[in-house]
Amino acid sequence: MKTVYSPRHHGHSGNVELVAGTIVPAFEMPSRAEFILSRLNEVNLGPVLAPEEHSLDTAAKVHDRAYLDFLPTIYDRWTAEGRTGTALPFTWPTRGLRGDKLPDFIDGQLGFYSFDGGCGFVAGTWDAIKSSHDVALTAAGLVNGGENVAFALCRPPGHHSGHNFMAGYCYINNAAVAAQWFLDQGASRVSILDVDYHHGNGTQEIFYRRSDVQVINLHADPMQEYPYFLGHADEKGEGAGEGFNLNYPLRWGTSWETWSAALEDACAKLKDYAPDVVVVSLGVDTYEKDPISKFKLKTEDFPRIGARIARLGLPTLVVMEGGYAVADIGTNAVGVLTGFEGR
Ligand code: SS9
Ligand code: ZN
Repeated sequence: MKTVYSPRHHGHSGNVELVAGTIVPAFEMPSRAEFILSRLNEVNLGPVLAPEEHSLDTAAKVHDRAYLDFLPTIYDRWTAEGRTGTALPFTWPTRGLRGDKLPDFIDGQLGFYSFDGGCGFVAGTWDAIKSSHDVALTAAGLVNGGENVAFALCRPPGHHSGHNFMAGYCYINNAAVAAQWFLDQGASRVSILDVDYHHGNGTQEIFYRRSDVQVINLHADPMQEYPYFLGHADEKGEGAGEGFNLNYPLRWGTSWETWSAALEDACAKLKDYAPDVVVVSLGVDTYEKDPISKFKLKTEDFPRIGARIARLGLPTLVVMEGGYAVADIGTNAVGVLTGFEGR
């Protein structure tokens, strides 16, 4: 299968985040994409293509235009205040506060457009975000052009980002933009199957009232795990979207037996929906050795995920999301892809 990749993700490096009360180097780091790239070359997965530039017009159908306009300005405004290092918010508009008033000052604006402090900006962050978006749309173009599958090696990831917020290392929701793009190209229905360890709260929020995109999530129970405030089984969509959102929250310690039973059920629901195309939000942080996660999938389980998804027999775009066990991320992510190919 073909992969789309851009070295521009490297600009997004040297970030920090808050873990257990301490500022530490971010787990979401450039070597993640490099290990995946070298592994897919090692197994001869197929050609690796550079992305084409795409406008943000499709992104503006799933994100607020004002949010998209804000992202490229952040680091310059941060440095204009004399700051160095990572731009991060320190305050958020929570329940009962004004969500209709965008503050003037950069700190207030960063908080306004964030769900958490997991989305730092350094000098090259915007360029990396844009390249990741372009990677997703270029790979979507391959599927639209007749490839049965393509791999978007996106970095930074996207599934926590909602219509007007960044969250959990995610800025633009690459999978959501790709799904919207498929619809704009003539697809009637698209399914997003999110197998990342964390609930894809951004993807759910974006499509919650829509019936043209089915959103299915398998993830750690939000009673125990980030993003905590979304991802319960009773969230089924609203209005026209009712019945088109499906959550499979699973407890810490979940291993292949339980996880694959959920995948089986998810695939049956997906097949019933009969989409024209499937977008897989691929996170491999379900891995037993992932440093920030608590599921127990083993390296040999990842090809089985790919094989099961391939059995749906639908055109498939695989979009990279999370996975933080860097030494094994290549084997695990590419394992899903070779499993899809039946090898
Ligand atoms: C770590 C906080 C969790 C969010 C994780 C986002 C994963 C994206 N103590 N940080 S796939
Ligand atoms: Zn994750």
